[in-house]
Amino acid sequence: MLTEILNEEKLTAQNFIELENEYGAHNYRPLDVVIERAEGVWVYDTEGKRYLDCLAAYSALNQGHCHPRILQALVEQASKVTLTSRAFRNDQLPLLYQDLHELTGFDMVLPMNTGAEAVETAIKTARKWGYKVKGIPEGGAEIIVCANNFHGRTVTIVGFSTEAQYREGFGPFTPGFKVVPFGDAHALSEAITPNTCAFLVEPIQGEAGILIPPSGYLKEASEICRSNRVLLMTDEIQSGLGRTGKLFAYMHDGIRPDILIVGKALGGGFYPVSAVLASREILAVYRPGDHGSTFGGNPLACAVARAALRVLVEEKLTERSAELGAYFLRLLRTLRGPGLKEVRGKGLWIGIEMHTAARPYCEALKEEGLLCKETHERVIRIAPPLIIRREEIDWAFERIKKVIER
Ligand code: PXG
Repeated sequence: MLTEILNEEKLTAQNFIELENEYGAHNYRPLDVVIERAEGVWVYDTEGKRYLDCLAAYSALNQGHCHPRILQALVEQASKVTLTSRAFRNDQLPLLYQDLHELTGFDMVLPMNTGAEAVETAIKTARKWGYKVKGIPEGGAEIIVCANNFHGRTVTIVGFSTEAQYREGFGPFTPGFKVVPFGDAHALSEAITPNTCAFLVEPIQGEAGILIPPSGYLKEASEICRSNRVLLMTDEIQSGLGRTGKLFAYMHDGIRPDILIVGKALGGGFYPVSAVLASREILAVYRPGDHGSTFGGNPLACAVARAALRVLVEEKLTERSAELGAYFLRLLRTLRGPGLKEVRGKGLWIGIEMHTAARPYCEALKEEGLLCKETHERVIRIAPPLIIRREEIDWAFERIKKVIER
């Protein structure tokens, strides 16, 4: 039957779904929409039906799909040089470092590819800093993390997840992590020992269901870290680069982490680019050969990331996120429906929590032409590209209202 499919001239959506189910590991349960092309906030399936993308690849598409300026940078760089490895230098990496420095104020950058790699890099950095600078006895470094965290899928990272499914069958895990409740600064302070080198936290927990901590939490956590010589590491892979209405979510609290982890939208939706940013004192723990990546810092990635940052700044996407996010949230808070529990969010990052499973709502929204994804069972996540226009928000709202109030 599959050979028949492969011989067909024009494959149907059902053909693509069958092929994927037959030959791919079933580690996802995607909505059955087969996307063929996309532009801005809109995606088109193989039958030509149009959908508004309200997920934006978990915030990797803050600049929208196939942004022409990022595309141009990609194509231009792809025809020059794409990969050198870090054995040699290239003329794009220093410029990305400079752009990141100017945008964020952090002294130095360590480039990686995926988010999980950047989190691993932050963990390695904190541990090495703990031994070399803080003087923690070798092998004793502890890192504190939060319950319901999501930092990626490597063995070390899932090892400190509190989600049973993410861990099940993947042990043994890396030791040296302590879990405290999210949003509880007192618990953080109680968990610190002389061996604690870092506290790793998402300023808003995305995968946990867009959980916003009590106001002042991050500020308090930051003070606790400072007074105990513990590095504050914020994972802004999903919350950063404009998503919450500030360039980084930590900025809502008037603090500054010691280590900042970025990814997703840094690649403008074209290419995996991630980075760890920190002070000179912290990143100075590295000596040649300590850590690295074949693809991290490659010239294609750097050219794309530079264009992605330029678009973010020049199109004022952070400001748009603040303004349009507040507008969208105001509309969504007028919703009434027996299934609706709570609407919460910051910037264009909104969670609609239901009393029952969110999946059927996402399926119904898909039929209305809106692509959303449930998170944590009962939360519908609304996180469109930050280039979305007010009329498109109105369009989306009409459909969400219809489905929620049905
Ligand atoms: N930190 C945070 C806060 C994230 O949201 C990661 C780290 C890991 O990034 P990478 O690039 O390694 O996936 C994320 C990723 C998925 C999926 O399908 C990933 C995320 C959210 C939802 C689904 O793997 N976030």
